[in-house]
Amino acid sequence: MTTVLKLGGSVVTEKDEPETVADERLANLADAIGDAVAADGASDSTVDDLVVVHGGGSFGHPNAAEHGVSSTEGTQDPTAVREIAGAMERLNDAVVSALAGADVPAVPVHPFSAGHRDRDGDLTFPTGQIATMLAEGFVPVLHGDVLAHAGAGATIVSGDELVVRLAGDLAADRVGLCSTVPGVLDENDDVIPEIAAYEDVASVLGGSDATDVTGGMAAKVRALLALDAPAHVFGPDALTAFLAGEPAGTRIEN
Ligand code: IP8
Repeated sequence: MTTVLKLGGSVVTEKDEPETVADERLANLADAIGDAVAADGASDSTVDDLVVVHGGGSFGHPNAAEHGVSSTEGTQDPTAVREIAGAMERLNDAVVSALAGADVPAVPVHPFSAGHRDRDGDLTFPTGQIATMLAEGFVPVLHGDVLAHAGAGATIVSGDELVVRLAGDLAADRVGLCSTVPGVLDENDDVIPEIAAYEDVASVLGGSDATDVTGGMAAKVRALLALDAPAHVFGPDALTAFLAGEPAGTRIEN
């Protein structure tokens, strides 16, 4: 059973404090993952192969904004690339260390060194190294990053884009997005238990086809609906349930 789990940047960092890890939240998440990994082999285990991806939160995004870099706007300034990549490596180091502290066999994977975009912005991201890490018992930990982009210098790849790519290429069985909200919320801020088609939630999330430049929930739901695997959006409190294969937050499956 292959699981791809995204830990949102706002969950693992203090979003409003520059480069500040949310140590306690991260330790709690790491413990939940550690417990699930330790249960590996048990008949109810759902996480024998786990890939973790985390976002930036208060790391990376400020550097990207300072240099005017986004998923579409590139930079050719090596200082900008070093600053963004460096910030994300520091956060990755904190996430990997927290997971290691919870006995998760976590290892770092820095997307800047692994993938790139072509002139059309299409992502090339080989996953053979990830599959091999999984087969050898490691838990690869990736992150949103800066990426070389043909004709544009370097642009940003979000953790969400990597999650979708990894889930497809690794034929993941389950995808989880651990976010600050307990699920996809309706107009009354109640969690929508299940989404099977975008039209079902278009009135709440916005029906236009305009690109969701903020990387908000509409873009996430669209991308997750396109996957073969069921995806769940949930808050930190539901991570243990998700890892145990139980209902968690909003289930998104076409
Ligand atoms: O927080 C972006 O990753 P995200 C990381 O998943 C950056 O959007 C800005 C380098």
